[in-house]
Amino acid sequence: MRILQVTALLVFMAPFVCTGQTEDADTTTKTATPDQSQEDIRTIHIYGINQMKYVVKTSPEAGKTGDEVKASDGNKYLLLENIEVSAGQKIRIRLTTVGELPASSMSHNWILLKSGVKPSDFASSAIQAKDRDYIPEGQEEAILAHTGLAGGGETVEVTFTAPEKKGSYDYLCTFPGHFQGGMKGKLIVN
Ligand SMILES: [Cu+2]
Repeated sequence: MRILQVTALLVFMAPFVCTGQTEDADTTTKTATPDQSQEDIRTIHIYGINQMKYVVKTSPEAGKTGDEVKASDGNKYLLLENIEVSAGQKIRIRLTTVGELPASSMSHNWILLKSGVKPSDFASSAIQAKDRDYIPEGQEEAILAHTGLAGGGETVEVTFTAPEKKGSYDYLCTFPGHFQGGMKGKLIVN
């Protein structure tokens, strides 16, 4: 929803931003420029489905996908097993929840943990944190990056810099039961 709002705002503001420009064709290009630089960040659009899995529409340029799975919207997706990034690379994870269930019964987030943090322990402590969008209190130190919660049809995102230290870092969804259901993966830093 937030993305839609921002896009709508940009479209709305475009005529005002253009004021003072002399040539129409030129202004079109100019208003597109800020958007363009935003999109230079490598963006990985993942989807959360009712089967409690992270999936993608097409294989990311670097990462591993598995079996095909049909989501509640009738579309086929690929199970996302891991995401590969370069050390120090700026990346954006955009997460859309597919489905029509109420947000209180089916929402997803994406939380990247520091190395050494056990995802099963983290998921267990998150169950108590309903009021905090399932981000466990006092565990900010364990998190490298995280999105908010996205209910059905909503999109959330987070932009962050990949760790400089090569290795694999766990990510998970902390909505109750989802980690246990398989909503997890590894961010591989090369
Ligand atoms: Cu989830």
